[in-house]
Amino acid sequence: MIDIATLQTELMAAIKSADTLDALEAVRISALGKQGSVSALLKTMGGMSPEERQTQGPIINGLRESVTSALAAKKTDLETAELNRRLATERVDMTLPAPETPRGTIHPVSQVMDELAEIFADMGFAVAEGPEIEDDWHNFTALNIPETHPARAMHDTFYFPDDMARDGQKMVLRTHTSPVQVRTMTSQEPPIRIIAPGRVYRSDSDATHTPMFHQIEGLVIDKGIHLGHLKWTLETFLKAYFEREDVVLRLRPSYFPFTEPSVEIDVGYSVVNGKRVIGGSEGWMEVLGSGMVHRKVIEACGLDPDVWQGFAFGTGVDRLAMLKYGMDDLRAFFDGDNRWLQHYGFNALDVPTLSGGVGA
Ligand code: 2NL
Repeated sequence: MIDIATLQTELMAAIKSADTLDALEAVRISALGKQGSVSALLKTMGGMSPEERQTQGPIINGLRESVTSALAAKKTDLETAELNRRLATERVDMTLPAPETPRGTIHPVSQVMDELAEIFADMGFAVAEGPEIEDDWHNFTALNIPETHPARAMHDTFYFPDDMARDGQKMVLRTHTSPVQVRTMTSQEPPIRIIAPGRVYRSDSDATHTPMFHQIEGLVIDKGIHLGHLKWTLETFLKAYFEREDVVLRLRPSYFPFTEPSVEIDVGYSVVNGKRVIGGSEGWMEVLGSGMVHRKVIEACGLDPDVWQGFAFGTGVDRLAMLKYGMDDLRAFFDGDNRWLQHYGFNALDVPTLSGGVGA
């Protein structure tokens, strides 16, 4: 029979002299672990007679309780001592330089959209937005693109399944930002001066076409608006955007269902070190489509075309970015490659302003 009093004395001494948490844990296992001395005593109670258990039980349980509480008290002591040691020895060196935080960049598409908003704001244009999932009427019908018109096939539209139709309207991923302008005309009184930048979708994919790309369109609706307003606005915009005074425009007759007459805008370029740069007139590059808003479109939006006239224009934001900042592969815009973004991206704090330089 183990002498309980001796065991108690030994265990208390071991607990007292344990000077690390690891040493204390070893004492705990030796006493209360599966093979521990106190656990072994507890097991003997099963084989005792009721009388024996009545006298030995409280002694053995008392031993377990006193060992358990001594272990807990010592653990707290050791932890406090460890904390005090760290507080006494560890110091925060406030003079150390902070570790460098990786910094992201503004994507060229966002940068160019901000530049465009800044330039057009100076001419009194507000930025308008609308849904990317559109109904057939806003994306096509209101724009004088009827059911049978080849433009609907031409656009290579992403159609939603028929059971997603709303009010009998087929739903599509918008193929241009024109529906934003339609929504503005049907909900606001003229005069209207807006730009609508945003994502658009066409079922198209190769080196120069991605299924999602960015477009900006502009719309002016007022009384007595004519082609002269269109030409001045686009010339002023292109000079500000390319930050050159020698930007030369060429207006070419064209066709869009939503404008009449329709005008393609070419911009002159020069060749510098084998690369085309905007400015001069060594060659011509198509940069914008535009025209006077078709009277059927004005009518479809609930306005009287004999009172209200307007012009509209549209172009690709990704293409505008490539022309100004010299990227040559559109696909890289959407790869999310951090090396490309570090090279072509912009500092978040360099907000474009007309006075500071829109593309500075
Ligand atoms: C292009 C040409 C264009 C428009 C967009 C428009 C919008 C309304 C009414 C009339 Cl609501 N027109 N937008 C007009 C002419 C051309 O875009 O090449 N886009 C990439």
